[in-house]
Amino acid sequence: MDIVFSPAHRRQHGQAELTDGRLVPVYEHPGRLDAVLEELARRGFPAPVEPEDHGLDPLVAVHDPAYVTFLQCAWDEWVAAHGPAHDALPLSWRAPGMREDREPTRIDGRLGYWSFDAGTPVTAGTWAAAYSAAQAADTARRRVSAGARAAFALARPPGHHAGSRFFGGYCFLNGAAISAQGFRDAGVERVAVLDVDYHHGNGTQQIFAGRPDVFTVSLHADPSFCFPFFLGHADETEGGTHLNLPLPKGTDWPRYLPALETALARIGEQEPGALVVSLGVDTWDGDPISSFKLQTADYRRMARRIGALGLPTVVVMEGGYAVETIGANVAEFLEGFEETPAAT
Ligand code: FKS
Ligand code: ZN
Repeated sequence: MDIVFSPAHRRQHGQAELTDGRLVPVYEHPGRLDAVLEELARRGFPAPVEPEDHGLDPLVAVHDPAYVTFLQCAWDEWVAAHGPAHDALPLSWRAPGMREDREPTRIDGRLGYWSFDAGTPVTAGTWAAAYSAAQAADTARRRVSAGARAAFALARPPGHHAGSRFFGGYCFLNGAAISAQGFRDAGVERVAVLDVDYHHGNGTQQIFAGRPDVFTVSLHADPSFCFPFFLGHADETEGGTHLNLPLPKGTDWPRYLPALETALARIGEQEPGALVVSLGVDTWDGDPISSFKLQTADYRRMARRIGALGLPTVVVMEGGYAVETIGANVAEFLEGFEETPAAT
C-alpha cells in the first residue's frame, strides 16, 4: 500500500486545549504520527512518499474559499492582536437568534465565527500542517485514481470534524472529503466514505449532506454523551445519503462488528466505484479520551471486512491518542486490508 506522509505535520503543535475546565497539553500532537511512521518502518512497510502539491483547488472543492482564506490569515491576525506567545483559541460563538451574516473584523470574533469548539488551537504552523495533510489525502486519492488498489494518507492534523465552513475537534481541512470529491471529479460516479473514528464525522456528514453521489457512513460513540454532541444521531439520514451508527460507552468488538456489517452492507448496496476510510484508532481499549474496548488485533479484523468490499480505497488518518499503541493499531489495519484482493 502506498503511504503518503509529509514532515510538515510537525508544524501543528498546539500548547494546550480546554478539557474538563482546564487547559491541558494537547492530545493531538506530532508524536502520534511519528509513532505510526516508526512502527510501519519496523514492520517493513515501504518508505512513504511526500505529497504532491496541487494548490488550493482540491481544498476549495469541499471548503468555502472564504474559510480557506481565513485559515491562511488567522495566525497573522492573532499575532497582530495578541503577539505570538500563546496559541489562538476561540471563546465565543453565535447561538440561535444571533447574526450569521456578519463576519466580525477582530480575530477573536473571527475565530468563533469559523469554528465550533475551544479544543482546536491555531498555531504558527497550523496552515502549513493542515495544507500538507490535505495534499496528502489528495495525493493518496490520485495514486488510487492512477490504478493503485489502495493508498494511506498518514497525515495530521486530522480532518473529519472540519466542515465546509468551520474548524473544530482538532480538524481544519477535511482530507477524507477532499479524497471523496477528488474521486468524483476524476469521474467516479458514486463514492462511499466510511468513518470508523471513535468520534462522529460531523464535518464529512455536513459537506456531503443530501449528495446522492457521495454516501457517507459513521460508526461512533453516541453524541448524546460524546463529542461532537450536536450531530451524529441515528435519525440523521440526509435524504438517504447518510448513515449514522451511534454506539454505547464501552463498545467492544462483539458489539462493534454488527454495526460494521450494517455499514458495509449499506455501502455495498450503493455500488460505489471507490471508498474513503476515515481511520481513527481512538476506539482502542486504552485510548485516553475514549471509551470503546477494541483490541489491537480487532483492527486487522475490521480491515479484512472493509477490504472485502474489493473497492479502490483511500485510507485517511484521523484520531488515536494512545501513542504507545497507535502504531500497532494502524499497522494491523493496513496489514489486514492488504490481505484482501481487489474486485475484478
Ligand atoms: C477530551 C475532549 C475531547 C475533542 C475530541 C476531538 C476528537 C478528534 C478526532 C479526530 F479524528 F478528529 F482527530 N474533545 N477530554 O479524534 O475525532
Ligand atoms: Zn476521534
